[in-house]
Amino acid sequence: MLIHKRSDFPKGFVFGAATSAYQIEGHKHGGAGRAMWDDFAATPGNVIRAEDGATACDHYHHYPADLDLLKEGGFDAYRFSTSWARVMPDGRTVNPEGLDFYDRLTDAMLERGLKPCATLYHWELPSALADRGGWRNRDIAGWFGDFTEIIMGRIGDRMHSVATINEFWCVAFLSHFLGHHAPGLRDIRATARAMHHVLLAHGTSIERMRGMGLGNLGAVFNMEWAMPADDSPEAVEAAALYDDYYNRFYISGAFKGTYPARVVEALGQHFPDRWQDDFGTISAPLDWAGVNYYTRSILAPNDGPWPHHHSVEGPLPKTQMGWEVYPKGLRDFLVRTAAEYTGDVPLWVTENGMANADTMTDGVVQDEARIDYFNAHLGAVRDAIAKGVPVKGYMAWSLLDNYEWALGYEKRFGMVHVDFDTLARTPKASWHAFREMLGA
Ligand code: IFM
Repeated sequence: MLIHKRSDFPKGFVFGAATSAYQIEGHKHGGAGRAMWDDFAATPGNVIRAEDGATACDHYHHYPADLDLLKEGGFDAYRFSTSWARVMPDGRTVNPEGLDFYDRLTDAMLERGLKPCATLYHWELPSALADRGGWRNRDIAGWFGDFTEIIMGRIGDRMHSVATINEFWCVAFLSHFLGHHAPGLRDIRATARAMHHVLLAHGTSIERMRGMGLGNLGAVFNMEWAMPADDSPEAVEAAALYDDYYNRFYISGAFKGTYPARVVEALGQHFPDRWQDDFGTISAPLDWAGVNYYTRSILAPNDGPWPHHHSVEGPLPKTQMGWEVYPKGLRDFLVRTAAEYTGDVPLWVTENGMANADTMTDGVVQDEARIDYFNAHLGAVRDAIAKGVPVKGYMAWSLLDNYEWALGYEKRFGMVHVDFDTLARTPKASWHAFREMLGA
């Protein structure tokens, strides 16, 4: 069971669960266009068994029952994302069926008393825009602004909150430098441009939404606590560099209008011309910031080319992803983010959870490890609040087992088990634990 009580958190603290469009909806339905993840998955070697999001959890048809699970679980909010390729199949032309879907989804949330918390972009870039250079092309800021206006013109009036981008580091670095996510590039210049353009697109989207009179606008930053493998100055520097390009770069751009010096030193030559002129847009004021937190990384130096370090395996218990369970990092990030970047601006934990090798026995999934993980991390949130950090909500990742990107359907993050053959949903022990805690 969860050891916390709702009353252990401040009055009005919001508990929710998060998902994303491509990971659950079923992209073959409703006139959605081809997304870069369809292309990435169809390229042998990128995704386990070349699995894609064509069917996923078929949330497109099962959304009423899925929202019932949130309501019955006692959750207050649902963090969902809007697929750009569903709303604008070629990135520029509107698909009315796509807008209708998010309209129905929004009303269905409200009917159940759930706060709709939208994320505009959770990685399904239309292939037609990827063809035009995707995140490497500066024009993406305007394209994203247009998408923002189209989708928020339809559902913006009913949103509790809106985030622009989910996990800037993944959009830029994981996908253009490490090549692990679509579009699968390994190119330092493409990376630098994507890093800057994703922030420019974020700022443009915020400006467009302000122009529409929308409020409670934010963005979602993923963070991984960086620790040196030993006390040597080289290892300390390796961890600091990782911290800069992973954790600090995007939130620093958005909240301070600057980039960390170490990153500019290495990547500045690859940034677009006059990149400094964009900070007026990039650092448009935000109403809240989201922190996605899962684990830490331990860094050791090497003598290779930039970023001249590598991660080493740590001693702590690991999740099915091989990620160490390190709850203190969540507390420390919340404290540091408020102290150094966001001040009094409300913070949300917009994702936190674990993949587990769940098994079903007699229709029951006893995911005690996940309950332990939630207990420890909710404790970290309480610790941060006790230190005065204005944390306003916590979103568990994820409501459903889903498409874990390059790892296909193998890694189960859900509080609800999904049978990917029958699409049957079975709440796990962790869902029941939340239900008990939230007093549904
Ligand atoms: O599944 C992802 C999600 O799309 C973004 N944040 C991390 C999760 C787990 O890897």
